[in-house]
Amino acid sequence: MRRQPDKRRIVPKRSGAAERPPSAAARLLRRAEFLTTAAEWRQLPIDGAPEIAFAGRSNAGKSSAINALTQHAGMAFASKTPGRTQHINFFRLDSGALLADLPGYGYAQVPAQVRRHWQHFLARYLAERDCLRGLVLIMDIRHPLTALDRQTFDWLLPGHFPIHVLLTKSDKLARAEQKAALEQVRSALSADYPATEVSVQLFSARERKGISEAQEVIASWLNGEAWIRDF
Ligand SMILES: Nc1nc2c(ncn2[C@@H]2O[C@H](COP(=O)(O)OP(=O)(O)OP(=O)(O)O)[C@@H](O)[C@H]2O)c(=O)[nH]1
Ligand SMILES: [Mg+2]
Repeated sequence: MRRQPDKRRIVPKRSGAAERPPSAAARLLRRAEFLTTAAEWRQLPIDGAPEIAFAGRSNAGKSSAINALTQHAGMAFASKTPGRTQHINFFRLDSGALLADLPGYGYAQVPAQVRRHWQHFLARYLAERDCLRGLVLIMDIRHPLTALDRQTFDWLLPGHFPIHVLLTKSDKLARAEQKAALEQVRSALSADYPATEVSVQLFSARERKGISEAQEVIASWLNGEAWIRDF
């Protein structure tokens, strides 16, 4: 009897992609789908499924990082217009876990009232969103640790959940400068926020660098938790 082809083995080929099978962490993130958008607290999905949030300065590269990590070009709408994303976009993984693309902070041309709204929202979200398992904080490697990045650390309750920093757009710097920036951010964070569980890595969505390292961290946060999809 002929075997039915196993659909799960059909993986789209990318030019230049290695022929290695995807890791368990990559498989966990690979089938993210857009779920919903929230502009206010009451529009957030029910607090329950494990959630990973992506935060950072406007234009830092949050959406591009989500696209790279989920291998889903265009899903998280990377834009050339900074500050365009003024709501939270939620994506759902096959396991039911959620990825939350938070609005970028610090974009000067967003009206002050809207900026204040999102600052309050982010502070509350980090303090009260019980299903948060970790925060991926995206920083442009050329401008790391801005005052607003630090404010995000200040809002965290120590020990509440871990933070993983992606120093993205690393393709914009020479190798030695990348290494120096990585060391500098690592030592500043461990000196200034000793009570927060924080890790830092180099990343480039453009050159697809650092993807599996970040996928492993997120997968470890989700720790095999599955969630009923249709709640
Ligand atoms: N060179 C380089 N450019 C990048 C990289 N990641 C993102 N970009 C560019 O940076 C710009 C902003 O990227 P987004 O992913 O839209 O950034 P964002 O943080 O989601 O922006 P907002 O949603 O507006 O806050 C776009 O023009 C991207 O093409 C990268 O790794 N390298
Ligand atoms: Mg965005």
